[in-house]
Amino acid sequence: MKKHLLFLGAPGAGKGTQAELLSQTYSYLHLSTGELLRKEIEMNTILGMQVKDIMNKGELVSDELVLKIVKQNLDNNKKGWILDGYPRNLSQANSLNKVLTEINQPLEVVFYLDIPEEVLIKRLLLRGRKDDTEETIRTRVDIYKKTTEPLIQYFKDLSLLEYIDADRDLKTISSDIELKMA
Ligand code: B4P
Repeated sequence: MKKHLLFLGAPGAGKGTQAELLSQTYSYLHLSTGELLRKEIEMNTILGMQVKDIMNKGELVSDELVLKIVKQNLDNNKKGWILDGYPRNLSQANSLNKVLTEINQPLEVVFYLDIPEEVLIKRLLLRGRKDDTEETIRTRVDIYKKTTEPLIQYFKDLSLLEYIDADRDLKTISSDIELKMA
């Protein structure tokens, strides 16, 4: 059974949803950089204040800040982990690689959740989080296409990529993922 997983996909593809389900089933650590950053904002920490405007515009937070959060959390992990929303660009992918080599916990599989753009826009508008306005969603999708999408080829070249059709119901998707984890 694979223990070190990563979810890749557009905003609203369901990375958080699937990572949460799997982390409950296997008691793995679910590390969502988006969720951790939102918590910092809620708690009004210095970090939260630094990232609030950036996130509300749908832009990416700096690589150093995100790396700091990831490092802190992975260091304390024992059972297994699921990265959700990180890395989001090539520089973050290279930093992650370094951290995982340092802690001797290599990535074993990357699930790429594939979804048509019209479906994700509908999903996010329905969810209605602060950064789910039409304008912000467009920015997030544009940034995704420019900076995150190249990671699909990056992980394919490392023979880590598993393709998942994410335009299906939750259960069907998670059964598919579990089969590919075995
Ligand atoms: P994230 O928190 O990563 O989240 P997300 O884009 O909303 O996507 P996700 O794919 O997790 O969607 P979800 O499961 O919730 O990013 C938010 C922001 O944080 C970024 O814009 C950026 O500013 C910042 N950030 C995060 N990581 C960063 C990094 N590494 N570097 C820099 N900045 C970073 O699903 C969406 C909706 O669809 C939900 O309502 C869900 O219920 C629904 N849904 C899910 N699966 C479904 C299905 N199969 N069928 C129907 N509905 C479904």
